Amino acid sequence: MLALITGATSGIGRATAEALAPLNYRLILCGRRQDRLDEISRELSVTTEVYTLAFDVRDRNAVETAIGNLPAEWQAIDLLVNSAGNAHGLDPIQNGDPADWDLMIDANVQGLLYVSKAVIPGMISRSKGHIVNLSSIAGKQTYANGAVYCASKAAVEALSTGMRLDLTQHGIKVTNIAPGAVETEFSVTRFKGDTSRADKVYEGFDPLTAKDIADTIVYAVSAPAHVTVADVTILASAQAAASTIYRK
Ligand code: 8X3
Repeated sequence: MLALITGATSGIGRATAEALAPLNYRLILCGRRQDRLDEISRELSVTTEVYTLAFDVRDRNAVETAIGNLPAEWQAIDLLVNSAGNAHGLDPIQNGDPADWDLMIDANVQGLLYVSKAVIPGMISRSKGHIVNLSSIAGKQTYANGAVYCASKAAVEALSTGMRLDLTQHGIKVTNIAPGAVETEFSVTRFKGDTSRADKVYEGFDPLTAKDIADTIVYAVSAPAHVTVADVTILASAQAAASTIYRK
């Protein structure tokens, strides 16, 4: 089996790569920074074959060039994990920075589309494939100060449903994963490197880990051929809804 994972150098993408490596998946790891790709490639090459692609999902030409020029033995992608994504800022809409909006919409929506567009034709030609899209509880429940991030993830929800409608007839499964609070670099990025503000997001309860989400992805991709795990919402036990976390 061959998997292509975006956002593979950190967080859920990296944990997914680590979880799939021992399960007989060869891995195409995608990220923006070659040095980080090299590091994770060194780690996982002990377990499986790894190929790395450095590009920014927001750059349509770079996406098409990178995926379009894969060597023949790396072209038959069985599994695409669209994990690249981010949050920038947590502000009332009237204070939001349009540059932050662009970063979120360009990566979370456009980037997911560009990568999917590059991979789907091969899956259709083989009548086989599985796409896992990383959405969020934020795509199902909008919270204050998160309008644009939540909108970007609501778009992912719609794209997962739309992809499933269009691709099921071609033998392609689509899984939408909607995590709640997962402790990764997510909040450090959202708060532009302010680690003390980021730490507060996960204070007073046990947040999900990237591995928890990777385990869910493994469950979805390991389901029998006749089963599609279509949509999974996964929350920390202390989280009741997008904006309701019970802290000690
Ligand atoms: C990440 C979860 O609740 O911080 O998508 O938006 S949340």
